[in-house]
Amino acid sequence: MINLFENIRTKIETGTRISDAEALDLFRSNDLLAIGELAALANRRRNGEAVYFNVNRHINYTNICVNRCTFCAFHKGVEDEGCYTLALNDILAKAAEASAAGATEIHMVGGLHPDLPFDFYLEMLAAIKADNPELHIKAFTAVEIDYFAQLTGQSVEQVIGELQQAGLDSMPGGGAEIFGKGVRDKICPEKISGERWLEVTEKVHRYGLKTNATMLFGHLEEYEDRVDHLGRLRQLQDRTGGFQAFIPLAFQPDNTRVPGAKGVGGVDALKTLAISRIYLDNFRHVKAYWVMLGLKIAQVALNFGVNDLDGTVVEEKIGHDAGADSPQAMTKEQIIELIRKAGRIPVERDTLYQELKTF
Ligand code: V47
Repeated sequence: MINLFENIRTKIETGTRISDAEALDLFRSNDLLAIGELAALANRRRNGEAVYFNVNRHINYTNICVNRCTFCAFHKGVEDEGCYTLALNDILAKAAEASAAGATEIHMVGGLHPDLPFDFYLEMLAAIKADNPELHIKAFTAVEIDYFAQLTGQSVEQVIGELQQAGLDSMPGGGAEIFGKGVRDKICPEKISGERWLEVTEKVHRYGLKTNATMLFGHLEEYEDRVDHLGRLRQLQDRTGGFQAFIPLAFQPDNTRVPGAKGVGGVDALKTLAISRIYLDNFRHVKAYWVMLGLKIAQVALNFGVNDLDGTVVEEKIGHDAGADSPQAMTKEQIIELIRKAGRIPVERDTLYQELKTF
């Protein structure tokens, strides 16, 4: 093990990437502090002491979804109690509230609604942009883009082109889950394959839009599945450079239907964030999404290779429907305080990681 850590330290110091076998050895190791120290070294070389956050607001326009992923407590059928689709006026009111609160970004994702026409999404983007031209709209996952292509009979490029024309600026990283077929067939059999997620994302990058990437962990997957997932992302990033941040999403088990899944402890969360930082040498940013991790683990993660905390969020449904015990919102001041108390420098960024203000 000493050799493993020494070899990886040398690789980090010389800018050499680690192998899948080494990543697997790290996952199998219980030396959390040694892993964290290597991740912190890799991050410091890349990003110094800065920790990024943004002022944003999430809007989930509908929870109605034709995919019934077993890990998801958010989705509903059209007949189910609690299903909703927001009216355009409600969406605009939320966007206006965000703008008034100093947000720079709206993060919007929703279910795959069986009946909404593609025009609903175009009108939503155009109306938000018309009211708030200063807001960056980060919306839709590769899963939704594939769905819109099916819905309209258009190519991914045509769909992206129309969405961009209407106001789409970039895309979040959801829907990736775990790419490997064995696990994916169990947790989201109706969702597009891992290969298709990667193919759609590659097209989006080549079109010129930035996206993020996620990995849902802590359910049925083995360490091998995580390394396979990270490996496919690293390869795609080598080809396109279109990913901004990697976000490991800690599985929240309440109200879900994944047999035997218990959720993620603090050790596994920190280890996964740290190994992601070490392995994904071509991703500049690794984000601790505090909603799924909880505030304390997200804060500690800042010493385990993480350089981004996401944002103020304001209203969160996907994690909280599944039992996340974090708050739904953080104020900018709370985020700044959290970063400072970890001994790091808070930097407000915009969605494309331009620095807005150092605190
Ligand atoms: O795709 C669903 C995940 C994702 C659960 O790109 C769950 O900046 C945990 O992708 N437990 C949506 N996770 C959230 C997402 C995201 C969030 C914040 C920032 C960004 C970004 C992206 O949430 C889904 C799915 O992978 N998810 N159910 C659950 N029970």
